[in-house]
Amino acid sequence: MKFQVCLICFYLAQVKRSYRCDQAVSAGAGAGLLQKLGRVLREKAATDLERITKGTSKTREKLGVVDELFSYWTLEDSEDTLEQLEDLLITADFGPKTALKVVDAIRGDIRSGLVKTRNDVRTRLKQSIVDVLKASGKSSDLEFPDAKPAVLLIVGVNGGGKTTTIGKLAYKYGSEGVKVLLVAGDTFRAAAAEQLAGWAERSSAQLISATSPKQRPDSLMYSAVEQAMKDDTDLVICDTSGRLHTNIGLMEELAKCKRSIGKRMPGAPHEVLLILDGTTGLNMLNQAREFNETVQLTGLVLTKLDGTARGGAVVSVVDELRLPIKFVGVGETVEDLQPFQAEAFVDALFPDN
Ligand SMILES: Nc1nc2c(ncn2[C@@H]2O[C@H](COP(=O)(O)OP(=O)(O)OP(=O)(O)O)[C@@H](O)[C@H]2O)c(=O)[nH]1
Ligand SMILES: [Mg+2]
Repeated sequence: MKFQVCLICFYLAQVKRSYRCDQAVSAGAGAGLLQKLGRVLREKAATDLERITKGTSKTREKLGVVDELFSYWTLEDSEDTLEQLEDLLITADFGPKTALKVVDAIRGDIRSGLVKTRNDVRTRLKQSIVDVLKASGKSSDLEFPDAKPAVLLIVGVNGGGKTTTIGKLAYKYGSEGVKVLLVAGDTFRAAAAEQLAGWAERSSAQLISATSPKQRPDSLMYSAVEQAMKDDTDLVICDTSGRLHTNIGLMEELAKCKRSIGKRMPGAPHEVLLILDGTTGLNMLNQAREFNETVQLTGLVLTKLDGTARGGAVVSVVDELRLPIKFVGVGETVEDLQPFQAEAFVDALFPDN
């Protein structure tokens, strides 16, 4: 419910913005338009929530037995239940360290008398996961410094949704009046620049691509930042080729891209976002460790939450690396990107019946 309210507020803010811009709409016609848009947006918010709920079904299936486990809950046998809960969390991709931490928080509250009933333990479990998801203490918004342009570097393994997420970000910020330049830094895959050009067109962003097949991505990114500094661009978003986190040569190339951006503009890139495919299990923890080691991530984007995602693993990533999840992808169109809401995510994993 809270999530729906947040989404409605988010979309209403967009409606207000477009309403202010549209001077041609008369007051009477505007009120009608707002009513109609309000209804459309409420319907969209409900659909987005449904998609997250549907998308986390794989984890929820595994966690379904948690309620069954709690139905036998007694304070006297709580230690047995907690041990079984720990096992269930591990099978739902939470990873042993995170599962232990979540269960330990409940154990502590049982000892201090704060958790007594079945309902208490369920509520405490959800809160304990929300606490982990928020533990980085960092904002889930993109943190744009005063620097102009702000530069984002988008990284991740093959097919995770990097280019699609870039298209969605360009659309989101472009429709807020931000001047965006997309950098076709995936110079490896033949069709990658074309794919990004499609997103640039859909989001009315500028695009810069390699001038020759020999141009390296680090040199392209250097030129892109230079161009952006000259032509008053607000936001530069650099795409990169998908790469296996275990490929040392390709990971070094990524570090080079980052250094090259910083050479042209000290302090940049201002955000380095790792795109994680929500349908990957605990392997995403290994990916996140390696990318973080190489390019010092500032945040995560969890994609494909409209598919059959496995939500448990991302809790481990956040727990170990203390990185905030900034956005979630819930589809393939420009509008299918949402700010991450920890409570809504945990509600989707443990729905109240
Ligand atoms: N359902 C769904 N599909 C998504 C989402 N994000 C991306 N995709 C799809 O995932 C596939 C891969 O997306 P890309 O954006 O090309 O992924 P990439 O990381 O850029 O891939 P490479 O450049 O090959 O490494 C495409 O078919 C996208 O439409 C999402 O949030 N939901
Ligand atoms: Mg791509």
